[in-house]
Amino acid sequence: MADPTRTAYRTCPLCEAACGLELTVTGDRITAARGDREHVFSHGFVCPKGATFGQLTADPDRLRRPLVRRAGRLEEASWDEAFAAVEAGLRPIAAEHGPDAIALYLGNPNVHTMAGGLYVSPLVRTLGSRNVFTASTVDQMPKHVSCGFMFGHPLTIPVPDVDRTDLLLILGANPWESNGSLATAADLPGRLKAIQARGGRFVVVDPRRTRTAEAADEHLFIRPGTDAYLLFGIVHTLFEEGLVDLGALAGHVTGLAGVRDLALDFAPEAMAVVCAVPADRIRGLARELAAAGSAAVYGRIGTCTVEFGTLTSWLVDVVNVLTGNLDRPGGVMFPEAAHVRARTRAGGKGFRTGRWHSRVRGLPEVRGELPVAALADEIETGGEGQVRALLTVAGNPVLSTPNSDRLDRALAGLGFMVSVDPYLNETTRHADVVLPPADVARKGHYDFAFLALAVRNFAAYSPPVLPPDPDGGMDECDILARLILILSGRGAGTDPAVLHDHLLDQALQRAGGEVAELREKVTGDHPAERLLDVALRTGAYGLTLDELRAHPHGIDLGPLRPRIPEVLQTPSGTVELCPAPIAADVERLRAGLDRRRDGFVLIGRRHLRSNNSWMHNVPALVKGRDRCTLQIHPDDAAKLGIGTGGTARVTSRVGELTAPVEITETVMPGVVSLPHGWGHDRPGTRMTVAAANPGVNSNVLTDETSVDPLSGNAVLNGIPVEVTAA
Ligand SMILES: Nc1nc2c(c(=O)[nH]1)N[C@H]1C(S)=C(S)[C@@H](COP(=O)(O)OP(=O)(O)OC[C@H]3O[C@@H](n4cnc5c(=O)[nH]c(N)nc54)[C@H](O)[C@@H]3O)O[C@H]1N2
Ligand SMILES: Nc1nc2c(c(=O)[nH]1)N[C@H]1C(S)=C(S)[C@@H](COP(=O)(O)OP(=O)(O)OC[C@H]3O[C@@H](n4cnc5c(=O)[nH]c(N)nc54)[C@H](O)[C@@H]3O)O[C@H]1N2
Ligand code: SF4
Ligand SMILES: [Mo]
Repeated sequence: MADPTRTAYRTCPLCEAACGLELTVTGDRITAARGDREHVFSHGFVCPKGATFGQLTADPDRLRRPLVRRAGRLEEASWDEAFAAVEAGLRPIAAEHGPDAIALYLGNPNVHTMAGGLYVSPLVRTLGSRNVFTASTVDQMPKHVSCGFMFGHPLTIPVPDVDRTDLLLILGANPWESNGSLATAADLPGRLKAIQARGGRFVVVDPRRTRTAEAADEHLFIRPGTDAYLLFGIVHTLFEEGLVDLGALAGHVTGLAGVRDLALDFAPEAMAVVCAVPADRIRGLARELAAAGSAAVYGRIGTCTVEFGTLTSWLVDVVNVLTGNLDRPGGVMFPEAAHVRARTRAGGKGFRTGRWHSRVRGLPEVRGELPVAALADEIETGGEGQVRALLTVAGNPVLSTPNSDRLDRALAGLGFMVSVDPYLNETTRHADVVLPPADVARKGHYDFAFLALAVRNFAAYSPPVLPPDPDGGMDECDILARLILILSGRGAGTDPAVLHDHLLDQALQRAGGEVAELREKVTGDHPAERLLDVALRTGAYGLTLDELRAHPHGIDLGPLRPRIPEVLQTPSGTVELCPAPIAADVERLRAGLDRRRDGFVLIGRRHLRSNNSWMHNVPALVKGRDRCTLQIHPDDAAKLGIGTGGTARVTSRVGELTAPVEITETVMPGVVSLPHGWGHDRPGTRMTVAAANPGVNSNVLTDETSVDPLSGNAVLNGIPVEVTAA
């Protein structure tokens, strides 16, 4: 008899770091997960979340069969019954009210599944609704917009070359807890320590002294929401002190004079008053970035989910350009992923937004979607174009999006709702049909999103670790294929193979060249594998699925290489440093200079053992002390008369909550911090562990009317609040 215990290798899908896991599989169960020491990118690194891979996949609360609402109650049903119910619910709404009456919300795990990478675009196209919303507008949309305008494509995002840089300036990111974002770098803390070990430095700008800040060479407190002022102060200094040096970029940059003129009003001495970073340090940072052999500025959540998100994201790369650090080793560089075609020529159509606007608030479309902060408006406001049905895929907007109590009520009033999700949680409890995908161990994995953001080029494919389980959820590509077939009018009973074949045909056609010849070569046991194989074969390195399968620890494709000018898709074929829509928004920033900044502001935070809203059901991750606390500075606590072990009431324009207080001088005076993704105390969910340790939902305080105008991104940091002892 064969040994029932075996080892399998698989990329961890739980965050952006893309670590290789070594899994011990006993029979049909994953009994251990550790770091894969031979992995070309992660070299054995694993975090506490990755280590619970087995428990997560075996969670007894995970849904294994669809749920259908009958007489008001969600009950288990067969897959055929569930898809028939979807068709019966959605088709009349589309027929009577048109495609915009059905909204779609796509959550974060879509960037961590192959179904998300391959089947979501066809789903969006088939739905044909203007009401598409995603977690991008509570996350990184400002970066897409700034890069779209500067480099011509919203996915052309430069990442810090952390393995070679001499100086890294980090704004609003905490990789010690998050493991990095928009910069795929397994063991980012280790890579940051390596900068110091080779004589370089890293500096952290954050309203909290985070673990990343503790490890840094320097930490600067900043008043939440004011990084654009700090960065403009740096830009001002670079021009004023003659430190601008484009290096090899000279000849590939336009708009330099425009930026210089805009920066005139933003002298460091005035900026210091607003952002609380001393003027001599603003000037010092400018000089140090200009003088370093190589340097990189990197910003994340704290620079995106703020009032001036797009301006801040733009200024990050303006500084990288002005110091000659864009596209050079040790600066910020453009990764080249194996599934993306090589580019040979600079120039393209460029980037635009606002092809349509949200019906109620008139917010512009960006990348084919509308701000999720506008979703409740679109559901609640009657009239032509009202959203009457919602499809969610891998999202929990009731905890993740601003003024979530309002959204919670709005979802309860929908005509029909479908959720593709393995959990019955705060959002999916509103659904009429819940379609649970098979667990991740039964899915193949390739990181379409994150290999294009990796700090070193590499490729890895993981085949499913466990075989399909007929009683363990449906393959997610099949679920999305069947939804697409329903929406396209082919009927709930249509074999998903029809759609899989259609997508393969399309991919082969797009590949160009001899279609029949390519079709002959394509391999793969699963539709997603075949689509990946086509992408790899036509991709920048001409790899194949078989080659990736033969390398379970990944294939290293080398350090990042300079890619300017070919990577640029702006109409001019240059880096457009001063895009008109962004320049126009500087007026808003200037107007903010005179604003009074007193009173408390709320910011968020992440914890290593937590993952947005959905991993609080894994016992190993939630044990120990309560992490959903309101952090407050000792001086503020004393003023308010709040002692250790006390609770505080926090009130914003839209909501109120009470939370246990954690008094700590790691947070700036005037700032309070509460993590997001908690608040698991609503009725009708099935997440036993999470419900036993619910925490409070910080997004009852964030304001859905407050968005960054260019990107539509919600403002989730720097929320004005009142704090009192409870
Ligand atoms: N205040 C505040 N709010 C925030 C943030 C913040 O910093 N502060 N951060 C924001 C950010 S960056 C993000 S990305 C969003 C996240 O916002 P969302 O994506 O809406 O929320 P998640 O908590 O990631 O929920 C993921 C959902 O996907 C389901 N899921 C997990 N795996 C799979 C799978 O393989 N397939 C399917 N179909 N479903 C799956 C889970 O059960 C869960 O319901 O939250 C945002 N909200
Ligand atoms: N353990 C864990 N890992 C995760 C996640 C998770 O929930 N848990 N979520 C994943 C997701 S979806 C994402 S998008 C990434 C996010 O990755 P990161 O951006 O690295 O994550 P955060 O920990 O939210 O870090 C944001 C930091 O910005 C600071 N900040 C808040 N406001 C401001 C401001 O105005 N200016 C400045 N300079 N700083 C500010 C906060 O104090 C915080 O330390 O993490 C991913 N990884
Ligand atoms: S850092 Fe991210 S990818 Fe790596 S093991 Fe942890 S959760 Fe998984
Ligand atoms: Mo995110």
